[in-house]
Amino acid sequence: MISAERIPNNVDLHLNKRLQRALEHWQPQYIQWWRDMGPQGFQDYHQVYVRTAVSVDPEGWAHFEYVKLPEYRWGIFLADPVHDRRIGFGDFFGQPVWQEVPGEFRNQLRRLIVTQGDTEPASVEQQRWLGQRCPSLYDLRNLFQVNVEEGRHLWAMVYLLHAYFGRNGREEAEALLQRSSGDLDSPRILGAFNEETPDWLSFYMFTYFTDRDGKYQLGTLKESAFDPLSRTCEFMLREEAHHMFVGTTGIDRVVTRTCELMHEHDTADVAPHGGIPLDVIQKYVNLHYSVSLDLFGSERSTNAATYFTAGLKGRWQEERRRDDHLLTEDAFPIETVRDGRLATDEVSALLALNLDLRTEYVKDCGSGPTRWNRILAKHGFDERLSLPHIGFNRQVGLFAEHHVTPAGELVGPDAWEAGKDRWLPTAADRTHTTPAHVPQRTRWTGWSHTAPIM
Ligand code: BYC
Repeated sequence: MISAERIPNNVDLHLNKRLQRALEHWQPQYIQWWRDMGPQGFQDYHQVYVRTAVSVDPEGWAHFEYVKLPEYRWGIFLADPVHDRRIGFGDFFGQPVWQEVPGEFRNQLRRLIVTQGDTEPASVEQQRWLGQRCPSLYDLRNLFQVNVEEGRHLWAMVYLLHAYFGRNGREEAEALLQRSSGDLDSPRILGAFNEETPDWLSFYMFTYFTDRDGKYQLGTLKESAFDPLSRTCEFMLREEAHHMFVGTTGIDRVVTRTCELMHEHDTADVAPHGGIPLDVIQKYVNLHYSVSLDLFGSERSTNAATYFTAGLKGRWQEERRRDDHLLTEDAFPIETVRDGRLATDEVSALLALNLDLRTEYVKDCGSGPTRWNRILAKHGFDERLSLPHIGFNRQVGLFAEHHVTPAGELVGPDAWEAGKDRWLPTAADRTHTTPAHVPQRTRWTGWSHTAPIM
């Protein structure tokens, strides 16, 4: 029997027998998945000190305890309701928000929730070997904190699927545990979540760049007219900040060490001295930024327009936007490739909503290089880290068919092939960052546009 002690919650789980039964059925599958796919080598023999949310108030949220990881208490929390909350955009602007799912938007809402939910276990799977070669106990604890919170975010989406989507929702909740990051037959839905996170620099980059996509996507789902989704995302966002902190400060430490070694040995080639050369760090930035940009979908998207018009997914900080929140008349500039050159077009603002969100994200991503460059400057070096052009190494959207260098030059396939190893991490680069005993898996090569999720 599920108790509030076992699954801390503020959704009165004990009052809803049907929901309880559904979760009781799902929970053992989740624990099995966690044992199989969660942190390897840290399941039963260690007491881990982690934050466990037991309520949404500041005290309950920052509650810490020692647990064996599979016994972590994954709770279900929705932020407190906002009195008389109204829909802030789209066709239903100004109407009261929904406490149930309107029949006509059931499929689209389910799709959004499943896509969000799919990323959470994926990241745990991607990071499952990192504990075995962590740089410090501090890093190990951060890793597990991130992992259990991603697990809780999965619980958050599974709660919505079970509570509001009936049998289809239950089936989707099971499928969330069946797909697997990088699996050739049943990959995770979004590309970046099938990439490997084989080393700690990748982990810091992932938490800096990919978790930041999480912040922005959750920020738009928080605007949703479907109030339970909005309240869930609001609470999830609180946990996201620490994940990005882990990334930002992790890269700070790597850059600092590289600078120290460059001074000590008077060379940029710090690899023989146990450091990661700056050009390799730059390649990691290039890779993780570009795969994270793909997570925003196409710059021109009818899906995004439909989500907005229907009130399912808003814009970042919708209430601060000084327009009509309908966008039927507005236009948005869009960078594209025309006649073999980079060019700027204009599209309807409704179609450009993924781009609108990505633009906010790109602005935010800039803060990392700024602070890492400060470290370089403080150590007296002229080299600088930077974000590559948005068209670089893209698999989704308007640049997917083209080759663009980090500097933003459109090039042909030959120049791309010739330059690729200077721009993206190579197997040789990874020998500096990944110990030899890391298990290798067959590489995932496809994009999951056709993933049978709906
Ligand atoms: N990979 O109109 P389009 C997080 C598909 S991260 C593969 O361009 P749309 C976290 C798309 O599904 C946040 N397929 O894009 C971070 C569509 O398929 P159909 C995750 C892709 O639909 C770290 C087709 O291409 N949350 O929380 O407007 C650790 C055309 O779609 C990709 C969300 O993403 C891709 N990258 O937008 C842990 C929020 N991109 O219709 C967690 C929910 C697109 O042809 N998701 N496709 O079958 C969404 O809002 C939207 O699904 C997307 C895509 C923004 C992802």
